[in-house]
Amino acid sequence: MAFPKDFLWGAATSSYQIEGAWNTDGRGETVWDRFCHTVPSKVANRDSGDVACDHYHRYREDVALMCQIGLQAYRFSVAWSRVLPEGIGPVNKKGLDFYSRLVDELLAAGIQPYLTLYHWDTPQALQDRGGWANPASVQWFAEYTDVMTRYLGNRVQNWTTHNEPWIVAFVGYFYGGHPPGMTDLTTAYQVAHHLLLAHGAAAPIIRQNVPNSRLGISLNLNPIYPGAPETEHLSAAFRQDGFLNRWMLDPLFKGVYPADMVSLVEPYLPPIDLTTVQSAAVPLDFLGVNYYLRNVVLHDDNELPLRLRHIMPEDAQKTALGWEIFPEGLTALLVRLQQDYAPAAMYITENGSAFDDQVLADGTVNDPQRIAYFESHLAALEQAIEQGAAVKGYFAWSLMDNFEWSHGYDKRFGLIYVDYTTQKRTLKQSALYYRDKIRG
Ligand code: IFM
Repeated sequence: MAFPKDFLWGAATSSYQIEGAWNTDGRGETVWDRFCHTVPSKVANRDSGDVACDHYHRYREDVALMCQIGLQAYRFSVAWSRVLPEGIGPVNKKGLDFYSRLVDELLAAGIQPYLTLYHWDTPQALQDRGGWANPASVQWFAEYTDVMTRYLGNRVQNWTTHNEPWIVAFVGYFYGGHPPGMTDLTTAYQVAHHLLLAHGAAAPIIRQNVPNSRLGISLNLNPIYPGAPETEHLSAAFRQDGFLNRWMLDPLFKGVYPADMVSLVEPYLPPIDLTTVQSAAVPLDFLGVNYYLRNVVLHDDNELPLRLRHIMPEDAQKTALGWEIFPEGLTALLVRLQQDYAPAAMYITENGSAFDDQVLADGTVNDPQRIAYFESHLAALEQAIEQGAAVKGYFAWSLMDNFEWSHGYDKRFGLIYVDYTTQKRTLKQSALYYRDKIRG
């Protein structure tokens, strides 16, 4: 493989999925704490992030493992309520200090921190006031951004506002699989709107408080394929693309919602001035692309509002989550993003696979399927770069096994195996593969 010499190799995690210490040192409750503790039927095995990988206490060991893999960058998120227990107002110094120690540890190890401000763990105190459905959430996020950038702006250059805002809006408020578990499409659109506005409001604060800042946002993006060649299925694929991809991309890069989708979902839209989304179109230093799978859809008049349904190709290879393994989709997606939106730079901020890993008698974890997944996706990424996609780095998801949201701890994505009883960490074979790839 011939990646550019300055290509950045990293791995990613998020706060709620690894930190644990859910009520330690003044951390405020998050929506995920509340969801796991009060609606356990929505999370496999009644799991929660209460302890997770105990990264809050073991971060030094974890940074040492990053060094063993040879990571050049580490993408992590900040638990908003560790820093501002009520979401706004008084700052919790102990929470800030944790991120300060983590950043210092990374810098001392020569690993660049890529900080995400919001990866789904909304402070519960703000959810009690409506969360992202409340227009005030834009200002709440701006206040939080100001606190974080003033404190870490002298040491962290790369700032991402949101991780996968589409998931927050639509899985949390329409499909109901994430907190707050709502199933109202209108509220989901309202939440998506406020997330976009919050991104736009945070951008000038980051630029002002962080010298030489680099600003990004990470989106979950799936290339969409028609399940059959007829025109109606091509149109269905275009609608799904509008629903999932363009609803976020067009505001961020063009300052408007896609007109075809606005007319299609018009009856479900909240009574807001959609043109205000123009404020989300701030210049980005990079677009974060989280890629796992493609969507294959067929036209279906019975499925409102999009009039389509998803299908799984018969010969599909799948991960333990039942997600189709489709590396070609990564090439197609990146080339399309470059052509349609021309981002200044892109990073693959997440890509990886869940498999049912086991520790063998000799203490090793052999995960050939994950190695094959990385190998094929890195080849697909290289092809995209050759075809002109400005991709500057790759973050494997995930550094270590962790709390996979509604799947609890059942699904393992890590390069590092975590025994949740003993908290023992073991580098999987895929971590050694990745180490060699980085060295190469
Ligand atoms: O674990 C998640 C992550 O938090 C967001 N992107 C997808 C990953 C795998 O489901």
